[in-house]
Amino acid sequence: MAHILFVSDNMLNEGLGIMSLSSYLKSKGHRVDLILLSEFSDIDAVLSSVRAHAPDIVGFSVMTPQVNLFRPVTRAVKERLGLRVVWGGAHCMFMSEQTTGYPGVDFICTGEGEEALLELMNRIGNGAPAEDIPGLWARRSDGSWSKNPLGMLEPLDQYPPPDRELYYQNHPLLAGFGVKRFMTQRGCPYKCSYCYEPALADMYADKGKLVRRRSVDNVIAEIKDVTSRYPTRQVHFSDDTFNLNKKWVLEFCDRYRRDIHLPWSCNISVQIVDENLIASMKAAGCRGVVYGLESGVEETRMTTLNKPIPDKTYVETSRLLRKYGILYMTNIMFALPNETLDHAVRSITFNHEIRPYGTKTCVLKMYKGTKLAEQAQAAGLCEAEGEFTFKSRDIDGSHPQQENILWAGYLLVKIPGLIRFAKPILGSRISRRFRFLILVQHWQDLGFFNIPLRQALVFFWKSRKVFLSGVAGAQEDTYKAP
Ligand code: B12
Ligand code: SF4
Repeated sequence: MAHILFVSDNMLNEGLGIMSLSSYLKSKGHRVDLILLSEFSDIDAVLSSVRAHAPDIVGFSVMTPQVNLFRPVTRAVKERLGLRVVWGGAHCMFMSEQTTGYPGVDFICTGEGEEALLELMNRIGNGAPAEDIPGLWARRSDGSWSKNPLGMLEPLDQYPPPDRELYYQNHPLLAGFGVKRFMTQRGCPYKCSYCYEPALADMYADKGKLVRRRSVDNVIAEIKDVTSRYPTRQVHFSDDTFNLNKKWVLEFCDRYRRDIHLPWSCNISVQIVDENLIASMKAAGCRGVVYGLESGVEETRMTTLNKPIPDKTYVETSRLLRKYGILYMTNIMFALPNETLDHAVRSITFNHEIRPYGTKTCVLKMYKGTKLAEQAQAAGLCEAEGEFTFKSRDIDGSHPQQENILWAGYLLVKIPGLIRFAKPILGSRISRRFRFLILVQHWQDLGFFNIPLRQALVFFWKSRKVFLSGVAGAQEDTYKAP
């Protein structure tokens, strides 16, 4: 038996990855604990807690925007407590080489983590060396790295459901929060240039089936269990594309309608939708769907974003969703390579045409290792390089205005009458200090996710520091000219 302590940032990032690893490790006899940095006032307090848990190893689950938060903690855990540290998660999958340079990291999980971490824990428990575990890179005593190839992908039903208790036992606010997230599949077959999923497909090319789904029985059993133990008002599926396999979704809807009597929501891809599917989703209680528009300019989607979905498909799917009374939210990105202010305004205008219930706007983060970053670099469309991302070239000097989308976006997408004033609104010199106004975007979530105002306010108040540091730019990359 070995003991791992996961250190995560805050309860807003409630990680299904950590929970999945936890339940698997516990089912094999290991011990798992979790602490959240947001609970401590400074690094000394964090280290005291780590010491008190006395783990054999400390684990971090990392998305790229969390690196700058976790790096100093990792270093302190290593230098001041002398403990081993393992990093995993999306950042380690896509920026493994970069991660080898972080002081204090002993192991890097470069893919799915269940088998790799279990083997590491077994070896730690047995006092055996751990330099040759598939899917795990290990730092040798001379500082060099043993870069082991990825292991095979496994079917998902063989893993126990995520260990929610790991978070909920110490965070009753989270346990009582009305929306519970689930994942029914892993992998995505599409090739959007700004996303990491295509890179994952390349990494796992000869390692088994990447796009895998749990069986309907398995998912329904988990939802029944979770919703019977924790207050739930809405079930949300965080799958990248919930509607990938129509046969599965139809079977699922039938079971959900009979067994679970709660509204639900999910992310969909609009080009694989038909009326029969939407009718079945509605009959099963689907309250809302989210889909990526990303750009309201068809040509930009087709070329820059490699998302070959024509305008008419968005119009038609949206019409069907309205017909069946399913709410739909869109996502749009701004400041894309080659994008002018005119494009940005056209994006907002098209978004109005499809009449979404709500829209989330963001400024593109062009991550290294994505196809978009490669293309933009080759075409000379990157004006600066950061540690993790590239900044796209501002071809018409409009990026400061486009970044104003972060505060003005909600108003522009919400009030069609404002569109003719879009350029002056976006062009106004609003201080970056007002970027916290992006928080008003979350107002839409209340209706969409069926969250009572009182619960939302309590949740927001308790997490206000996290919300505000996120939008104030604390997690931004630092750019230097190439
Ligand atoms: C749900 C989700 C969220 C949720 C919850 C995040 C969370 N902590 O889980 C929320 C809404 C908070 C979120 C936010 C963001 N997200 Co997000 N999110 C996802 C999503 C859709 C699913 C994650 C998930 O639960 N997967 C299922 C679990 C089982 O898989 P997993 O987390 O990868 O974990 C496995 C392995 O990575 C590994 N592993 C994970 N942790 C560890 C730790 C150790 C020690 C080990 C050994 C192994 C290991 O083992 C796990 C089991 O196999 C993914 C896309 C995807 N399909 O995965 C994007 C994704 C992770 N998100 C992404 C991004 C970019 C973001 C945001 C930056 C978006 C934004 N612009 O704001 C923010 C970041 C917020 C922040 N403050 O840091 C990117 C990450 C890219 C990157 N380079 O890091 C992804 C990959 C989407 C994408 N395709 O680009 N996200
Ligand atoms: S559909 Fe979503 S998850 Fe799939 S490649 Fe495109 S952006 Fe990524």
